[in-house]
Amino acid sequence: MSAAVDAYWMPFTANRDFRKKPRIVTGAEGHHYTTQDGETVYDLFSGLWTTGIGHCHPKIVEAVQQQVATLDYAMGFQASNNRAFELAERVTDIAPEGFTQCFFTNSGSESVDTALKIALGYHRAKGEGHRTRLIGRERGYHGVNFGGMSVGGIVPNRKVFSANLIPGVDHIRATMNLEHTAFTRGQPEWGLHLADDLERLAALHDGSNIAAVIVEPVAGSTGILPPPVGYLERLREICDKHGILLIFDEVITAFGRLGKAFGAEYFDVKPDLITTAKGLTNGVIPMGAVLVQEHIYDAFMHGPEAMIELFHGYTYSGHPVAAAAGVACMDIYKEEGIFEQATALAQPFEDLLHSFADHEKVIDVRNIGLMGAIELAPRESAPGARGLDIHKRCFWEENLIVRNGMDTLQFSPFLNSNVEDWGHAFERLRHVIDTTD
Ligand code: PXG
Repeated sequence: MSAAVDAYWMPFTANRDFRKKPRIVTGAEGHHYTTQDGETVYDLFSGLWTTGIGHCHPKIVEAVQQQVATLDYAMGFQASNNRAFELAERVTDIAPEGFTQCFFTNSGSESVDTALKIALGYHRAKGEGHRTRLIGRERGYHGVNFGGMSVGGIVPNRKVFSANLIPGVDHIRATMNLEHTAFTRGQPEWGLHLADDLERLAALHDGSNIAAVIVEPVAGSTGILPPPVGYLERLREICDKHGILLIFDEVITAFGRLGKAFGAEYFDVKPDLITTAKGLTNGVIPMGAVLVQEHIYDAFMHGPEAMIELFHGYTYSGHPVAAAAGVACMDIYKEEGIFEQATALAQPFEDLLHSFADHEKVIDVRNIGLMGAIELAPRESAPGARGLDIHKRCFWEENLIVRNGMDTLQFSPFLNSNVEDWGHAFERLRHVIDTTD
């Protein structure tokens, strides 16, 4: 039975096009979805970067079922629930040294806006209220709330809201240039100099006016841009020199996507704040978290003890059912060696992706960890059309989820994928690319 599709205004979707022939999922298990037509679909995107462990893991299902029947909600301000504390401890346990504090949100967008507010509050608490400027990066994606949209650099997301973006924001340049970086496996050698954009902005505004810089360690949504060799280290150096906080937006890169708990660990560069969501609960219940270094938390802990230190939080911060899902995830990550599995899969994944490098329609292949992209040449005067056609044909004809951002096909496979499944999936994808204009 197909449901009516007229009442739901879908996010980031071509709604009119979708309604002509809806693609509706009704079930999931492991690495597959079931559609409303009863088809089984293999997913090369792990949900939306969310579901690295796979769907309906019995341990997460049980944890959620038990929690919802035990404590379904508890007020989160001036009191809280046992699960939130448990998850905060579990997450900080696997975070880089010094990250002792965890602030819960409900999404990546909320994590980003929370981190920006913590950065501003930190400087003010230290008597440096003049540090108000925020720096993002072109092509960066930091969610869709006003803070994240403003530091973000995805043009269509900003265009309509241009006049209302928050003031005092600058951007450093993105790190991709096909002339220099095309078909790189892992981190490109080219592009380190682009980190010096931050030095230029510090010179322009005076570094003492800048509060924070936020970057994704690997830019995800814009089409997977691994950082140039030495680039993140250089950003860290410049931040240290000027007293600027460095925020890593790890909504995608945390929890195993690069084979480590955090991108900060993978790249061995320590930011001051880390934003997360997605893999925190395997996408099962919406939840995000901002991880905060102790010295930042400590800066807030002054003044009368009975006074709220940070006037910020959400009704559902630390929601017990979400937190229970998160705790189950942390168990699974460890017990099933999920990050180690992801590490072992990175090479076969790279090889499969780069087997498309000599295809006539392909202009770039890039990858790091279990993040990868195949960029196709756009059709003349129809940018994005080829990518969308391939996405749809994969879904309808090959029972395969391949996400496209314009003409870039993006891959975020399960962290515990089966290489044979990939072999079949990429064969089918090749057929679709071959036979799509
Ligand atoms: N920061 C980063 C780095 C993200 O990737 C967000 C913030 C926002 O998270 P929420 O939970 O508010 O959506 C994201 C989300 C894609 C895709 O296809 C990427 C995201 C979301 C949906 C699709 O690349 N990233």
